[in-house]
Amino acid sequence: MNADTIAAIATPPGRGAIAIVRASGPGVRDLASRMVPNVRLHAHRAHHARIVDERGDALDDAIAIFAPAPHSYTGEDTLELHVHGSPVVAREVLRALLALGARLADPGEFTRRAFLNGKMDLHAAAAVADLIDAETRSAARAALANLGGGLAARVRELRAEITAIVEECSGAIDFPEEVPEPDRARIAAVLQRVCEALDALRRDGEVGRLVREGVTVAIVGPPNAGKSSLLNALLGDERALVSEIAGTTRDTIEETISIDGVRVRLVDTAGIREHADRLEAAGIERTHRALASARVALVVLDGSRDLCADARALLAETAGRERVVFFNKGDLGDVGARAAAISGAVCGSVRDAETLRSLRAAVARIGWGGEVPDLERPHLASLREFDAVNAALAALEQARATLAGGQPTDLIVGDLQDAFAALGHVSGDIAAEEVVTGVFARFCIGK
Ligand SMILES: Nc1nc2c(ncn2[C@@H]2O[C@H](COP(=O)(O)OP(=O)(O)O)[C@@H](O)[C@H]2O)c(=O)[nH]1
Ligand SMILES: [Mg+2]
Repeated sequence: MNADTIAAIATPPGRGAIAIVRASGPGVRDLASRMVPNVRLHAHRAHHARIVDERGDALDDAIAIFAPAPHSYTGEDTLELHVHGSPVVAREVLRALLALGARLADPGEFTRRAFLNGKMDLHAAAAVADLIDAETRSAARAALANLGGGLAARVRELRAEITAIVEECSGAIDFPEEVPEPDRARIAAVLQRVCEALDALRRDGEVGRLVREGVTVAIVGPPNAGKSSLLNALLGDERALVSEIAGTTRDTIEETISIDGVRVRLVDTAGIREHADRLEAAGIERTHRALASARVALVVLDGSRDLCADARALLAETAGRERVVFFNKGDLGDVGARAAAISGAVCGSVRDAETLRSLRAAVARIGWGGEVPDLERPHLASLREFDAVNAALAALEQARATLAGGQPTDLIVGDLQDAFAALGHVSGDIAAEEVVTGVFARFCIGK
């Protein structure tokens, strides 16, 4: 239990309909009796009340909600004051709470207390931050699926299956006379099931990452192919400078669009060509960096003329990676024949709506396989969780190989213990202090 009482403004700064000031900790009952003196607060009820400061001066006519421990967000006594949405009023209420002995909460400290008091596991706490940070509907839904804490329960089940096997195998080692040799086929079947379950959590986690982080698409091509025109057309805006002078775009320009609910960061780049002056060469250098870090390369070529050497070099350079090839300027002549050599190439013009639709569809297909399933199941979210599951899977695969090789069952115990330990980091049964701190560092004050 925390000895101190924390307080913060929970709503964003600025004017609004209401502002919420909250406090949590053992001193809350006392704070409530001082700041809401005229009303006896019932648990979990919204009371309309006069709020006063530490000297008894009126601050607002507002709504006060008291939630006693442990039936509150933090698991401690909490008080929420819903005041008129003036920054001045909210600040004054906070000031009075501090004057009466509360201290200003650190970022995420309310949720941290919820975690420490067993109201939610670490994975669910991180999902709170993901939900607040979500920029698309699908990202919000994915975060919501993780709020319930179902992941920890699922991983604990898998850990229990692993320990059961460990006990079985160790029993046979310790008491070879009394305990029969474990059933190898059954153990192999259980381990396979556990691996499949972990793999499913990982696959769903990849989808979650996609909807949360989006994908980056680098628009690359020789100068004058129409890259900046394409960025503008996809944005429906005149963001990038377009001109018939080759080498106009010298820096990379980033803009974000949404394709089927997935955030797509478009990076317009300087045209790639062999013979460039120094400034242009610096831009081209940056283009190669953008290309290296993008998930998808959108290669734009001038389809109205024969491919230049730079275009051919770029096609060769990107052949082995995720890419969409676009033959532009189809309005100037038939580009189909030139595009025929590249399978799946899109032909047309940035000035044609149908072409833009095809390009969006091609980016979706190459970037994330077309359709993003709605994530309603708990799934891996942090890199740390991915690492832990990968480590567990590696150990389990090792154990399965040992079994399949006909080796004694006691040889798999070490690997199973490693897998068990790794999964403890996902179920939250093992939580290092710096991991906990990292999770809550992402929060804003008042959450
Ligand atoms: N006719 C035609 N001209 C285009 C098309 N796309 C771009 N352009 C022109 O090609 C020139 C170069 O375009 P820009 O977007 O600056 O090319 P970038 O160097 O690849 O960024 C500009 O004059 C554009 O108006 C197209 O589909 N058809
Ligand atoms: Mg350009």
